[in-house]
Amino acid sequence: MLQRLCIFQRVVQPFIWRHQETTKRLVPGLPTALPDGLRAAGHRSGSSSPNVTERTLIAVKPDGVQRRLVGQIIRRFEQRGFKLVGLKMLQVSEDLLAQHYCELRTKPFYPSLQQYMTSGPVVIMVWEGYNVVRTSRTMVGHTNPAEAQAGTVRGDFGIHVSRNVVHASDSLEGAQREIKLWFQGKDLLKWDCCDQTSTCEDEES
Ligand code: IDP
Ligand code: MG
Repeated sequence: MLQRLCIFQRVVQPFIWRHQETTKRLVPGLPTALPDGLRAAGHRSGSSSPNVTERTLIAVKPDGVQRRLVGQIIRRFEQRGFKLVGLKMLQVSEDLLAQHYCELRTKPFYPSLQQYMTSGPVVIMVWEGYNVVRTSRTMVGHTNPAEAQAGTVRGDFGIHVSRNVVHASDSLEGAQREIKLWFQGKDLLKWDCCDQTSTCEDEES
């Protein structure tokens, strides 16, 4: 089952995206999607309204929890203007990790990644806001902290690819898949942030 899901993600999904890209280019007025599928869902509707309800999955990995970085990482997302809609702490099972990283299971580093990711508690969060998938990848920085810019989480708190402190979904589709994997719908809260119109243009204006 896992294998089939991975085959779908590697072989079929890129084809679907390419097909969607081609279709968009043929239809005047439709915005061009970014090649990595990072564009917010709201932009796909043809509306100019920003999709302020886009969501992404962010995790503080075991090294980040051990080093007491949870507060600093949450602070960066709050400070940026995103809204926390789900949060939990748990120790990940090998099975859940295999589903989360299904594309990486054949990589030579997977056994050590599994050992690291299941070694202690992680803090899993869902953050919501305009363009949150793409912006959070920028905030988190390059996979390898040695190449990550200063000012990013990995650039400020990491030195080696095997201990890179945080996870952030890498595309809108990935975020949707990961959020479903880690959270039940009832555990994600819909709530109004009092400063919403100060962080993003009102949808109706
Ligand atoms: P990402 O976390 O930036 O999206 P991915 O390529 O999806 O990067 O890899 C997932 C995780 O696997 C990384 O965050 C890192 O923990 C681990 N990883 C990736 N490449 C290596 C490697 O070459 N050696 C050890 N661990 C790696
Ligand atoms: Mg990734």
